[in-house]
Amino acid sequence: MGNLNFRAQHKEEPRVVIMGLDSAGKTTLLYRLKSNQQVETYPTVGFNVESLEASKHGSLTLWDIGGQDQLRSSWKDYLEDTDSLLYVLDSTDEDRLPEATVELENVLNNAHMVGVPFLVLANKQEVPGALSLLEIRDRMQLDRFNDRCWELRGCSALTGEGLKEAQLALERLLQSRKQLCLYTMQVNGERKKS
Ligand SMILES: Nc1nc2c(ncn2[C@@H]2O[C@H](COP(=O)(O)OP(=O)(O)O)[C@@H](O)[C@H]2O)c(=O)[nH]1
Ligand SMILES: [Mg+2]
Repeated sequence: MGNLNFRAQHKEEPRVVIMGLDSAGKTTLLYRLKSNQQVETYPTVGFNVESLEASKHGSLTLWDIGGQDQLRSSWKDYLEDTDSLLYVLDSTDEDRLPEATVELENVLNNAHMVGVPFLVLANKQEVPGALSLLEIRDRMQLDRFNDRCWELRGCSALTGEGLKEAQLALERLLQSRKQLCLYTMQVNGERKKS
């Protein structure tokens, strides 16, 4: 019931859905963004929702959706009316990168995701041996999404590193939704050339 109230109170705020495989660090990220604190997390059953102060938009509503296999079928229920997708990866989990890629594709193929910008966050970058952004971009073949607005950033929800930049990227993507993604497509074009 409290969540219905939350939805009513925050109706006008841009809606961001956080997705990714279980244990990617979504809940840790949510509370690090929200309060700059480390929280002890448990596998999320259902979702967590928080309102986050943002520079350009007043506030954002962030929905952190449980990522375990059996919960993924309900992901689509959260995509209606979403303004952006924050897709979190565990950069140390090379074995599950293909699975994470397939799940991202599934989400992006949802009809509600047409024209919705997304940010891929390569989390746990502070761990030695974590996959680099370049490796992730190649292995996930992210360049095939260059007709959409997207960005890839690295971060550590544990140390907070990269989160400010990630939030700015998210705000830029939300803005770009209104401005035909020009900035992002330009950046992606340059990425492709390099
Ligand atoms: N080393 C490291 N561990 C992290 C990071 N972010 C989250 N974790 C850990 O990864 C585990 C899963 O995190 P959680 O936020 O519950 O993942 P979720 O299932 O995606 O919500 C927890 O033990 C976190 O402490 C990070 O940036 N670096
Ligand atoms: Mg969680």
